[in-house]
Amino acid sequence: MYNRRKFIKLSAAGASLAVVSTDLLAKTVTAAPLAAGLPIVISTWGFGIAANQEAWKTLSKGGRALDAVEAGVKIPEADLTNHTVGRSGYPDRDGHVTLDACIMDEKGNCGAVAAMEYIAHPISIARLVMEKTPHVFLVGEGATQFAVEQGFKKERLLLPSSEKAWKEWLKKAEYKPIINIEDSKGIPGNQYNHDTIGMLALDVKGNISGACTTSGMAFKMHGRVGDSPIIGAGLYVDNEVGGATSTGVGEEVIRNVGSFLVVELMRQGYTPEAACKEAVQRIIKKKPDTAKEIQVGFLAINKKGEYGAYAIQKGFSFAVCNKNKQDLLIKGKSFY
Ligand code: SD4
Repeated sequence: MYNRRKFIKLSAAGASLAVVSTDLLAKTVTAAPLAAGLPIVISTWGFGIAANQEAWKTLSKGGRALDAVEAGVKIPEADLTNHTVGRSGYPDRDGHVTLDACIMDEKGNCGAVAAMEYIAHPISIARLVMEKTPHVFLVGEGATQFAVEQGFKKERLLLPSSEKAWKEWLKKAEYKPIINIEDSKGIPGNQYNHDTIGMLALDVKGNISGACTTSGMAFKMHGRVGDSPIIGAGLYVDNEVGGATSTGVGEEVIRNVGSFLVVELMRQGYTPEAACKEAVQRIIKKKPDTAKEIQVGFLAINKKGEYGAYAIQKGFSFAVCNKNKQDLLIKGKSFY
């Protein structure tokens, strides 16, 4: 588990990134290469390390980026200690666990589900929406119904620990996100602040795919959907340019069509980090007072395998996995 490992911060010569090794046994820490070579997979937050390692199994065998990202993000979706993604996610304020996810491949195909209940792996349903229906997006009961038709089992996703946290929250019923509390405690999310896994991979052929999955903001209004399942907001990939994904307060990402913006900026020649920075600055410029109190982070990769990130607040990290290093955790730069 990444939360038990030691974090070592280095300044990366030549690369404007702080690099963090999470391996206690590592004697040396490799600075992040700007172009790491292919294949490569990157994802948001510390729990991205285990997810990347799973994706790597597919990528290292020459497999397709799409298969890699689906397999990768299923790791936090299945993790019962993670209350922010998939099974055991914290519920909405009415006690429903509702999940959001989307996936996009190198051909521009995409699929998404939102506000879906009772199905533990929303990313796989998003992929099936993409591959087996003429549609892009299924929500609520329709998404659950489709999942059941595809052979998925309906199950109770509200686990006792999440139910306890919800009942605790109900006593005050006050929603106050605490910025980055997940990483400060080494836990990828608590009842007041959620993480999302957004993952981007380039396979040996240089094809890109991305996946994004979350249980959304804890104790959100019933029916609330954030940026994570929205193509262009929580995730966007374009095989000519690269890809981007986001984490944080989804409403601000949707308002600025964040991931699409990052990819289009890279198309204009911005580096991944500069594109993420510009997207963050748009959010800050439009709502300077709100921005002081919230976190939004973008993560991006271009077709050369160069990656970068930028967040509103300190504390955002992302995981990188390539042939040189399987457990790299990097601190993204931030505005504040
Ligand atoms: C949402 N963006 O539902 C997600 C939550 C998240 O860190 O990423 N939190 O708005």
